[in-house]
Amino acid sequence: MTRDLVAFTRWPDHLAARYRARGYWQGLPLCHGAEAQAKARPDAAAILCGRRRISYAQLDAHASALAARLAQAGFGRGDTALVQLPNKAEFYMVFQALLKAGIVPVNALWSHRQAELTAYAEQIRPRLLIADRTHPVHGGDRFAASCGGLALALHLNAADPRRDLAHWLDPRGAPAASYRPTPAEEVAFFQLSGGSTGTPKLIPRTHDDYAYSVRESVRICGVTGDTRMLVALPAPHNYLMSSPGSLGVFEAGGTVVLASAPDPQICFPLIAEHRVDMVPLVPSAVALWLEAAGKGGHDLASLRSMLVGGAAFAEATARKVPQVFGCRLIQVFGMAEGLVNYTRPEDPPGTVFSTQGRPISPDDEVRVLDPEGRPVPDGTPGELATRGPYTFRGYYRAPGHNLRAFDPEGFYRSGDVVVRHPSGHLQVVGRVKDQINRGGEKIAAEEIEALLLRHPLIRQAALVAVPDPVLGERSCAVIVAGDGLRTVDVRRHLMAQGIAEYKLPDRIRLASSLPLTPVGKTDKKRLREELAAPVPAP
Ligand code: J2J
Repeated sequence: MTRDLVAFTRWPDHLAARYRARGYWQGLPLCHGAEAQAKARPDAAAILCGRRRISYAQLDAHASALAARLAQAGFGRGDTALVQLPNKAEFYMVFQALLKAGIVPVNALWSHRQAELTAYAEQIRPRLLIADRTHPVHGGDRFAASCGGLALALHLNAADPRRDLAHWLDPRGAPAASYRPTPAEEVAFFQLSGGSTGTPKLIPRTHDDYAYSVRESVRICGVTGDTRMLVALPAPHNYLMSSPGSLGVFEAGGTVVLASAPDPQICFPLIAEHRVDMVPLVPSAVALWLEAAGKGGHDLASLRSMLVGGAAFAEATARKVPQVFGCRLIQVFGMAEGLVNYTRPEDPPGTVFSTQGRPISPDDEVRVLDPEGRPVPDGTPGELATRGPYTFRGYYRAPGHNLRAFDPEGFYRSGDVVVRHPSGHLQVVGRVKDQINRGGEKIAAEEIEALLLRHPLIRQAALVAVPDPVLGERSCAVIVAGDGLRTVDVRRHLMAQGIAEYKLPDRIRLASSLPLTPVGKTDKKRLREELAAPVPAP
């Protein structure tokens, strides 16, 4: 058993005491919201997924059945699970079940492949794998066999009935085994970091801290028992889980309407059919929605709030949201590491359109710092550093990286460049971390560069962002290589290592050298400028 799960970096006692005294941390497990609804309004719809309507009673019955079977099979506190499921009701049933049984999951994104899954598995050493046979990595058992210490693999669409997730979720014939969640101050699950390092990092999130961010998000965004939220972005992403996300909907007793992708052709009919009133989107999806809505022919009248976050959102586009969709815009600037900011209903329209909101909690401590780590005055750009009641205190098993990611007072250096207004509202104006934000999907440059350098002909590699009208940014790999390397070889090489498709470079440039800074590091700023410059006419 992975006993060191309890040994994650915690908040110092005096802060933990304050967060409890102020009622932020309530000592309740994350599965509590949906469980309470199963008692209070058992027949209300929790999830609409394709033709299926899953009530709160059913959600809880499925989750309890899986928790009991896992407990009977010897799983419980101290165990970890690697989960990779698509945007289907089973994702929520499984998450609730694992929380109930005190099994700590990593919920991988559907787009993740061998490389990401292996990195997660190496860090948490799962005893349990829950995946879908239709996913390219899980069609066979090679990946499961590569996870040392795995005791059980369950699958959606399984051929073997004993390993069939649907069977394990079936309330009929479930054993009367007992199980319980991990204590609320301990890790409930690991969230995924967008990352800026060579290996994808994991973020320990406790029941207490996560539940607080969810509860407050519900209040700020006005989620109620009548809310019907469309989840069209990846369900395990922190945004869709907690800002206010599915957990927010379950907390309030509303309904999650699932979609497989944020495309208007998929989402608009669902909005009309299910009278969806709230939708969280990334800016690149908003652009597609605006275009499609402009063509008319869709009934989007039920929409009341659109949340937009995850990547830079142009003010001109923000202004179109209420005009075109007739709904309220809520800007959200969040991170899987913790801090989440929202614009508020009482904010003047100019603030809603031009800022990314202000922090959830009065105890979110925000510092805006110059490159030497000194605070800058409001109105001046600087790096955002933060600590608070739901901002983590350290990546899992990454002591060296944590030394750089946190300052001595425990403030997390976000790598985002922001401007703070006197009202506390933040505007995201840039980034100092080595990351590409491709329509909200984060790519750690170092991770891809390390994979590129595994190719025998590649001597140097740099992955940088280039501006893109649709996604905001795309990636470009600039490569210095020996004779004979073609760009198709580079793509093949990366694909052979099994990385998520969104991480494949959109452009590949072969170069004879890379520009260097005075200290001899790759000068990415210069590379970005060169790549963004219009190609001179011949
Ligand atoms: C500019 N950049 C933004 C915004 C996030 C809610 C919403 C989003 C995320 C998320 C999340 C931005 N404008 N409005 O977890 O709970 C960039 C920043 C940030 C990084 C975090 C949530 N909103 N960003 O996007 O962990 O660079 O979380 O540090 O994926 O996205 O990425 P991630």
